[in-house]
Amino acid sequence: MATERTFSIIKPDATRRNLTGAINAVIENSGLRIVAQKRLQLTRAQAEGFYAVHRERGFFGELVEFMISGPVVVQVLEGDNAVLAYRDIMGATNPANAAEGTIRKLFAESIEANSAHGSDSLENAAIEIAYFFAQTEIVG
Ligand code: RTP
Ligand code: MG
Repeated sequence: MATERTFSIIKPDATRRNLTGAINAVIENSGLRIVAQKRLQLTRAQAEGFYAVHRERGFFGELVEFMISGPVVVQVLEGDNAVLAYRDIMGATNPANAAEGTIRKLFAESIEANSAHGSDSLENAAIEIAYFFAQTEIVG
């Protein structure tokens, strides 16, 4: 198995409910390692840039408002097949469809306020990591 890095965001619905540690416990219990982490208030421009691929979707405006509604925690996770592994432990986008034990099943409030973001490909992981972290901030 290949060691990979993926990018994660603990979203504002989760930081608001003081769930950063609980989500990190799910991440660490899965075997993934948190090799970089910082808490940020995203600017509107940062959120719009991050979600630029969704610009044409009906939920884009609401998504940006949600993502700037409170602090987020941005993270780099490292481990075997980290991109797919983290998508698995996050669960489906809509918590109603998420499997038992996943972050979204355990914690998400709705399809939008769904507690976590994870990169959907190795290529996007590299782009998203570089959007928020300098190489010197990532310590494996
Ligand atoms: P993410 O990018 O956050 O890891 O989530 P994802 O791949 O599972 O979902 P994606 O389709 O990329 O959507 C990005 C985020 O937009 C919000 N969303 N709202 N109101 C809606 O119908 C709707 N659909 C998606 C969610 O916060 C989703 O995670
Ligand atoms: Mg996505």
